[in-house]
Amino acid sequence: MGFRLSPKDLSLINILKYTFNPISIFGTKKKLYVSALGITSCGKTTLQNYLRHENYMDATIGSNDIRDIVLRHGFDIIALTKGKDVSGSTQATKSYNEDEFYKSDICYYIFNSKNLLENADYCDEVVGRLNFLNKLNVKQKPKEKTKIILLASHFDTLKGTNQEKMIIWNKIENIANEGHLTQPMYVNLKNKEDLKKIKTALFNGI
Ligand SMILES: Nc1nc2c(ncn2[C@@H]2O[C@H](COP(=O)(O)OP(=O)(O)OP(=O)(O)O)[C@@H](O)[C@H]2O)c(=O)[nH]1
Ligand SMILES: [Mg+2]
Repeated sequence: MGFRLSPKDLSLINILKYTFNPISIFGTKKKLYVSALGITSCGKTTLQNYLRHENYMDATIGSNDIRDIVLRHGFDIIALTKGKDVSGSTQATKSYNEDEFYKSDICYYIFNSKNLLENADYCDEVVGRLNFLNKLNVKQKPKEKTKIILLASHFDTLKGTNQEKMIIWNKIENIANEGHLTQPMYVNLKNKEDLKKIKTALFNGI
């Protein structure tokens, strides 16, 4: 697996960590810009806090800077570059989402499972925003496309059945298929095991 080193993104400290880390000669090394996008309160900050070892509390106003960090899984290493945790408000979405998406190697697109099932307006907004992101990808060359990973958060607030998963998927399937996206991970972002699964999937998917 290739390793792209761009001085823009890697701080000296991380370069040193890479160069002198004996583990890194065995496993894969990858540098990624990872964003989390989605409607207010879907769980973007909760996910970024976990991945970045940050501790932002409360709803995000505008955006927060998030640190670069080196993640390890077995012999594999992923360096998440510095980024922004953006608010899901309409205003912030207009200001930041396009830019964040173009910068991203991986974009977690998160939505609240329960709201999607029970609130038609919420569902329309989720589908609309996903459609917008998919369309941005269409303009990109294959190698420059952003990989979208769907996360159905707050799944713990439902019964957790396969039928619910199917109904959720049916609601976004058409748009997801256009972008060749796979089914969401159905998760509780407040649960450590689910967060670990997301991290493992990140390593397995690159
Ligand atoms: N039960 C449950 N609560 C969650 C889940 N994900 C996030 N939360 C909670 O939902 C609330 C909103 O989460 P945030 O991570 O702040 O949401 P956000 O997407 O960053 O919201 P904005 O910054 O306002 O756009 C917090 O109280 C989280 O603890 C989940 O999967 N299940
Ligand atoms: Mg937030």
